[in-house]
Amino acid sequence: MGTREVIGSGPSDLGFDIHADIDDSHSSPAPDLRGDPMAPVREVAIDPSAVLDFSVRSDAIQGREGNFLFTVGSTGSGKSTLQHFLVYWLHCDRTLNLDYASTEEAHVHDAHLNQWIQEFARGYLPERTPQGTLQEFRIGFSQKGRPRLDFSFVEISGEDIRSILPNPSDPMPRLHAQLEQYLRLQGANRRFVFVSDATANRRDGTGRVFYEDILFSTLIRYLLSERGVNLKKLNILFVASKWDAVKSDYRSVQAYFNTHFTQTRALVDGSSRIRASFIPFSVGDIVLAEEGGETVARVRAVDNTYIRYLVSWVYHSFKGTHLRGGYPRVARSLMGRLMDFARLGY
Ligand SMILES: Nc1nc2c(ncn2[C@@H]2O[C@H](COP(=O)(O)OP(=O)(O)OP(=O)(O)O)[C@@H](O)[C@H]2O)c(=O)[nH]1
Ligand SMILES: [Mg+2]
Repeated sequence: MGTREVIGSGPSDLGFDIHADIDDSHSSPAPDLRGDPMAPVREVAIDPSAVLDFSVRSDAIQGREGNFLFTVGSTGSGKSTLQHFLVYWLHCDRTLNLDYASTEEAHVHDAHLNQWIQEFARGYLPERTPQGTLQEFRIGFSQKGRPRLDFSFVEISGEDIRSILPNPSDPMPRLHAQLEQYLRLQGANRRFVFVSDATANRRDGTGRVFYEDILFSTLIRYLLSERGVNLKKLNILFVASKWDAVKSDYRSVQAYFNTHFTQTRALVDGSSRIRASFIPFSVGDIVLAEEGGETVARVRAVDNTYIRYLVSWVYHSFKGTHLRGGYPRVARSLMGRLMDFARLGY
């Protein structure tokens, strides 16, 4: 039986209150952009030509060790937004010390991350990730009295992930070749964030019912099977993104995943090799703005609740200890504890 966790206070299966028990007293000032979409930030010179040319070479992946965070999900599910928000948040929280840890092409790597922070601060969401390219970023952060966490994460398009699904026109389903290389690294410590687009599962005829469930369960089977990547354990954070748009439709994030991810849940509940946590996620208040004849989504106000769940999970899952301040503790759900109780026969 798999281990299930929720972040914050339980008992999640009975209704998960995402706002419960968050102690804001030690946290950074919320980077609230409300009424000030062009919040001033430190300007950093960026050379656009350099920024364009930054993708991983296969020989640079060989033999790599360390912590790796893989954010996967379908196209447009919110993977890049989540990663940009994460970097932005780590920069904005003055209780955290953020460092970039790139070795090769450091200036281009760092320029990217600086640009993410600055764009996000202005309310701009990332562009869609181009298919075929994979970028790796290396960062580290620490908090007073807490050990530093160093980890790498990759930016990859949903197209290069959903190619794992069987397709009548392509007899060989496969992931992006370099993603596959990262996943198979011997010395890597892997964590996964599976991003579900909570606006894409509607049952009113506008949603792609069970599409993400099929994608996630196919990916999990591939990661665990001997014919696939053959990982011994999987530590996964399931994220229901764009929660701002659907939160009144569900009793809890558990109810969301139970409804739309029947096979993924069956895999998680049936395997002792999978450890899973579930959180809702949103960047905050999104508005559609007309810019240069185009409609673009902009963040009007950042929500500082969900991002703390994400940071807490990332830190705790790699370091096994909690951050202080406004970061919620990663708690076992009541259901998970009861399942252990039944399984272990206490
Ligand atoms: N309402 C709402 N919309 C969001 C949120 N996060 C992302 N979006 C919308 O979803 C779009 C796609 O997000 P991305 O982060 O680019 O998605 P992605 O998974 O990286 O997509 P690919 O790179 O194409 O695979 C954004 O441009 C926003 O319009 C959120 O928290 N709330
Ligand atoms: Mg993307």
